[in-house]
Amino acid sequence: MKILHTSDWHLGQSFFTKSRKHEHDAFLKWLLKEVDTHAIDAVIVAGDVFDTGTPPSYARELYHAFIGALQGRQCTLVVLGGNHDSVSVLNESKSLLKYLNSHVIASTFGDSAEQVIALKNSIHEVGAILCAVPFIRPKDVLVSTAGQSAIDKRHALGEAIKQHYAMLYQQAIALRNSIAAQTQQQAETIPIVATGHLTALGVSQSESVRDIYIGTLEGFDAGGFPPADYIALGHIHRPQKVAKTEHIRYSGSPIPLSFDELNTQKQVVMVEFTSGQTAITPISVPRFQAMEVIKGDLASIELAINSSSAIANATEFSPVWLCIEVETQDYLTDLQQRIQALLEGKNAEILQLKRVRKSATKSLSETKNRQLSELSVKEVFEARLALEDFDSLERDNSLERDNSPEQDNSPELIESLEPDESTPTQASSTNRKARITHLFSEAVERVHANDEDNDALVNRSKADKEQAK
Ligand SMILES: [Mn+2]
Repeated sequence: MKILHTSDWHLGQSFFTKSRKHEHDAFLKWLLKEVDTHAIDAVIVAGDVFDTGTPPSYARELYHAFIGALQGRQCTLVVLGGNHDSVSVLNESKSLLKYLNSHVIASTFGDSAEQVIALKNSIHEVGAILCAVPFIRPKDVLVSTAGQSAIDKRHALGEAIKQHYAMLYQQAIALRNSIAAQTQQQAETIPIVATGHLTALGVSQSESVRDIYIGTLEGFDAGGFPPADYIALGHIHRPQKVAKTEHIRYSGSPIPLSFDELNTQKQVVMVEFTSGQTAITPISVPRFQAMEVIKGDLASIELAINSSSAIANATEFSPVWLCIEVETQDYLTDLQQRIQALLEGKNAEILQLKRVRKSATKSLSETKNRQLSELSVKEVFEARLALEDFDSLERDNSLERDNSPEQDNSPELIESLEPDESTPTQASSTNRKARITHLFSEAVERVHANDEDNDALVNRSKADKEQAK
């Protein structure tokens, strides 16, 4: 039984306004060849198939074309939802794709039996049982209780994720036993594989990884995973093992989604199970678009540009994409033009130009010169928050409260913004900042979930209430 583990395709990504269409197209064609070469029985995409909840048509076309091309190859496809994926977009073609040997698990919400999949090998025997776990949204596994502290919530979420894995793992064992009984095999010879789209503790991220606001959970303890034979993870774009264990891995993204991902070799992971043995082989993904980061002062940048083999080998139709980091003492207003002049007549395009001051205030100026497109939503919000004068805001608010007790804010917001002390202090404004930041994170999480998800939630809570009656 051979499985190919990949994740974080981010189809439809717009990279400094550049489309990744031809790279994704080339990657999917390459992937099909690998499926043939290695006689792969199942391809697992561990989340973030698409870059956004509203992928452009060409991205959906690539996805559908890939599934079409897999037909006749005796290879099962399992697509898991990631934090970038819209649950409803993935679900819209799910019922059709199941007739094409493709399983789509967009969220944990729904029938859990659907999330335990018997994967078949080329001779139609069950070769592995998959616990298909997508990105877990807190609202799908948690019922929030009033009066819970941030620590309580984090703990509850960690526990809920762990329980979800444990539940699916038990179902997988049960399915394995019944299959083994029918086929007179030893149950233990059928491996169990699990997936996930989350940050497992102790991993290094890259710039293009959007923080997952799973409530306040920053990372999931790898000790919470069930004792599966292999755990195929997504979300982190650099390929890596988790907690030094061979069988818990991030395959990483197949194409570099940010310039800082250039220094790691992109890969997909082939996992082969043969009579109780697991062989894990990373397969390097070729680079389909020349990209380079060039750093230094103006003189060394000029030298690097002139000696770059990537630039020398590039063509007019497929220029090298460059990130240039200029170290400079002084503020040059014509920096852009100077760099542009160095590239005159060369097949290279600057996608990102960074200015780095070589001085003690380096980190400060780096922050100052960052582009809006480089910042996460949270960073923009925090920068804006830093401009607020909370002490005077606090005074204004308390005056306003005295004058008009009925505000049209949501009750939750009023409660959370209410200062603990009646007189504003430094501590209360710091608290207030922390609470606003927390509320903001929650709001972002809510925005990421779409309307259909909310409908599902409403329906479920209705059903829960019915049941309680
Ligand atoms: Mn991702």
